[in-house]
Amino acid sequence: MVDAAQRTTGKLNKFEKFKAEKDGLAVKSELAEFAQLGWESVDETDLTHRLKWLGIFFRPVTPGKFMLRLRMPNGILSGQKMKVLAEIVQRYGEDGSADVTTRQNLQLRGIRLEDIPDIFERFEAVGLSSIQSGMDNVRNITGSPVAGIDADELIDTRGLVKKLQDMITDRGEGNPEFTNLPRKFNIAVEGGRDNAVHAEINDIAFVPAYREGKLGFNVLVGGFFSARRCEAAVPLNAWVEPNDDVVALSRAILEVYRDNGLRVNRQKARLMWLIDEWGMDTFRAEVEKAYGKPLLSAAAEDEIDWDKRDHVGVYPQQQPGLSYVGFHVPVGRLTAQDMFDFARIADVYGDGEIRLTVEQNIIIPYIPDTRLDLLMAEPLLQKFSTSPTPLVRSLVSCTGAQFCNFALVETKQRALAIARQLDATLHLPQPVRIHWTGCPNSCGQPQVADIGLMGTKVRKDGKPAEGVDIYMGGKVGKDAQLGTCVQKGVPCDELPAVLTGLLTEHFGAQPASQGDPEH
Ligand code: SRM
Ligand code: SF4
Repeated sequence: MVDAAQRTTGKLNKFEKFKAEKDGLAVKSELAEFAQLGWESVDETDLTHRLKWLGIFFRPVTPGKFMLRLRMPNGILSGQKMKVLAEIVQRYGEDGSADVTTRQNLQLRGIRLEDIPDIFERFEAVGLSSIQSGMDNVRNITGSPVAGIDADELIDTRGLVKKLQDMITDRGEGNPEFTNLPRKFNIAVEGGRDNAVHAEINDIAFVPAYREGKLGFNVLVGGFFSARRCEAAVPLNAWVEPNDDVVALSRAILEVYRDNGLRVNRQKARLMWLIDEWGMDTFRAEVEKAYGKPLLSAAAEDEIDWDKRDHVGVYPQQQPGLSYVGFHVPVGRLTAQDMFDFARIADVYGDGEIRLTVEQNIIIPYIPDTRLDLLMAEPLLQKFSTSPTPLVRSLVSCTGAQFCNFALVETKQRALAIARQLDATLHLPQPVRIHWTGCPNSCGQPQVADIGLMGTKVRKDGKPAEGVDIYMGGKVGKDAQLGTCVQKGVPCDELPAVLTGLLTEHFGAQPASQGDPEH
């Protein structure tokens, strides 16, 4: 076991020290004062760190224009909520925009600190929350984006994910029990057959499995990416029923992690490091103690037996006569007008609901089949296609240098430009998933991609230049596995040629001919 004294003595890292001095959530009661003072007068640690407990991110790249990260349990929001978010972003003109994130969530841009009290009032009025969405907290909890509408789903995860979020955030009020974890923490609850959530890269993942004829979840733990180390989640050897046991077991794991996780070296603080240090048997025994009843052993196999779907396009729902439509959102970026448009489409054609995917796309469900033709003729589809070209279709990109100070390269615009260029010059037999990430933190998940591109600095012709390390071999859906680095330091301006080579050699790409229907 880890020496408890090591965690509580003077060797704590600087984050642990400032958390011990003042909990992140404490800034909640100071927001009105901060708004009045202006961001320049806010204490540095409050400004750059503690505000993240409320989802408010100071951006050194654009000082004074904050990012606001929400929580979207299971990636679901109403058109009404989307409209409120659009109104908030709209008032910032050119500076205002939103991104769909790789955790099925939304982040708003251009936000001014003086507006936060008013924004939070608007949030409260419609049931939105940004609480505990950054720093050493449990991040947005993901679930299948077609939960409750997928004809082949096993478990509808919507209620469970909401209950989990309510427990972790005390129904959005902020829950001091879980605001001082050793590090960030990711939870996913998969109810479908295709592992839409990337279960393998979460600190806790629930995946559907039959045990003695009963449907429930096998539990995986410890998956994570960091600059230092990336690991796929491993079995806890536990199975739970799809009810409050999911919440109780998550609570037990969080308590064990909170009270025992390593807090000296921040690079070794994620859950997997504790599991390594203790060994799985000890970890499981400690979790069982916190759970308060015997853990059932895992089912022999899980039910993840499909290739992963991307949900782009039109698909029949489990409800007869209704379809869901998946719109491709290029690299997840939305303007205020786009957000109003999606809210309108959801209201006019669907039942007002909007869903987000970890591929940074949007689904509008509950479209009567009789209304599909009208919907498909909407001008919105010119920007947000339901049948994009193969490389653009599967493109994912993290924020990158435009707003993120960790970034070593610009990502989103470059990713899109290169994908469009290659789609115009190559014919691909099937989509190839290319993920861009601006630095080794891996927010864009290059390790789950067919081709992952991780920003790095290179030298070209004796001068510093932007480049990437290339990852390959990521496999998603059933038998998911992480890709690894296959080539280092490729200058970005050489990427079209290098990617053309990889796509030709490994993915059957051929030069596009004029008669090709895609061109
Ligand atoms: Fe991330 C830090 C953006 C998903 C691993 N991530 C950051 C920060 C907050 C850094 C910062 O303060 O600038 C980035 C904010 C930039 C900005 O202005 O947008 C940032 N991460 C993102 C998002 C927005 C990428 C995107 O474009 O979609 C994703 C937001 C998810 C959400 O809604 O909550 C995002 N980040 C991820 C993921 C993917 C996932 O969860 O599936 C990972 C890898 C998985 C994991 O965490 O195990 C990820 N982000 C990191 C890390 C490395 C964590 C570590 O243990 O070392 C950092 C740096 C850190 O925490 O110290 C980081
Ligand atoms: Fe920023 Fe790096 Fe995360 Fe991209 S991967 S959002 S550059 S921290």
